[in-house]
Amino acid sequence: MLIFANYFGCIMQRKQFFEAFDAVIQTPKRFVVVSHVNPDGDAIGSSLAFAQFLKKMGHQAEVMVSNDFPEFLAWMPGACNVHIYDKAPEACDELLKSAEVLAILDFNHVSRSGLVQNTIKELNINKILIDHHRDTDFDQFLCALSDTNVSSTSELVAELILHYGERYLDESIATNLLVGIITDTGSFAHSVYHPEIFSICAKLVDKSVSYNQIHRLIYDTFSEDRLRLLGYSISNKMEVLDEYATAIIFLSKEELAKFNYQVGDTEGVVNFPLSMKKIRMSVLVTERQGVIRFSFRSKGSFSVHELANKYFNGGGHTNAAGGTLTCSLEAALEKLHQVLPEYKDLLNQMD
Ligand SMILES: [Mn+2]
Repeated sequence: MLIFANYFGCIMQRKQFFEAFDAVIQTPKRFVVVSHVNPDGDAIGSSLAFAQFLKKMGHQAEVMVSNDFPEFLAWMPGACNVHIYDKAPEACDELLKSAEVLAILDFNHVSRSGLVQNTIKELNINKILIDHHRDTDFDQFLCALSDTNVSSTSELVAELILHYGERYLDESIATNLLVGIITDTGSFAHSVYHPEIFSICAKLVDKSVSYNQIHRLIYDTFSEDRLRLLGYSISNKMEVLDEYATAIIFLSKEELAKFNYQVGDTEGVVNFPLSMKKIRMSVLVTERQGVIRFSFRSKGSFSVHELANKYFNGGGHTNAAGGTLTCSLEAALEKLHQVLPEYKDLLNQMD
């Protein structure tokens, strides 16, 4: 019954969103679509697809992110047109100031827009939100579709486009949306909350470049350094804490440099420890410029969002979250070890 109640709630929310969105797009407008800092496949995929859809509907639409996306996403249709704020701040500010509607995709805390946030805060502009994270700190939207029970923002954008009809899907849009869904679900290994995702994906696969090709373009793209960094991380830098059903991988900036680290090279490393039956939570701790970055993954109902939010200035989803601390790598690991006892019972309840 609970599932039915939730699902019914979602339908209501969608109906209102579709109506409000439909009102927004009645007259041609200049949209800027912004996604989160350190953009991933879903950030870029959902934003590009949404902008491409808006253009089909007769609007102007540009995609903007704070910093560059990993090389393995560079092939995505339209990726070369994404505005990267830290490469051209003045031009990006100009674009933002001339926009009529700001579309916020795949994040909902203004700070997650990175460098774009300063301009966003100053702008008095109409906003729309499409996102699958919890708790927004933006104030007003023309319309907002926020649902934590879907795999990805790309899934929500697919739903929106399909609401207008399959004729609005084309190869670029379908391919971009599949990249977002595949990457946010780890190739459908997690974050699959309802069967409709497969009906949506069937329609996307029908219109996209081949599914096998998309998968290969996303995953079979490692440099030798990246694969060796993965091997080193698991074999030399993984601490397994049986007591807490937890594994921690930690990498200093010297170690990253030794493997000629490129943006995205640690992507997915955090997932490997979960392949051990006994592990319920996996944490990747990496030292970046002046900051320690945490990436959390879990199995079942254990919420890494809760832990990341309470202790590591972050959050995300039940099974995937991130966080940051401004301290040394040693201090960051100490903090992590300190908070584990609080979660000992939950971590040992495998469901
Ligand atoms: Mn996402």
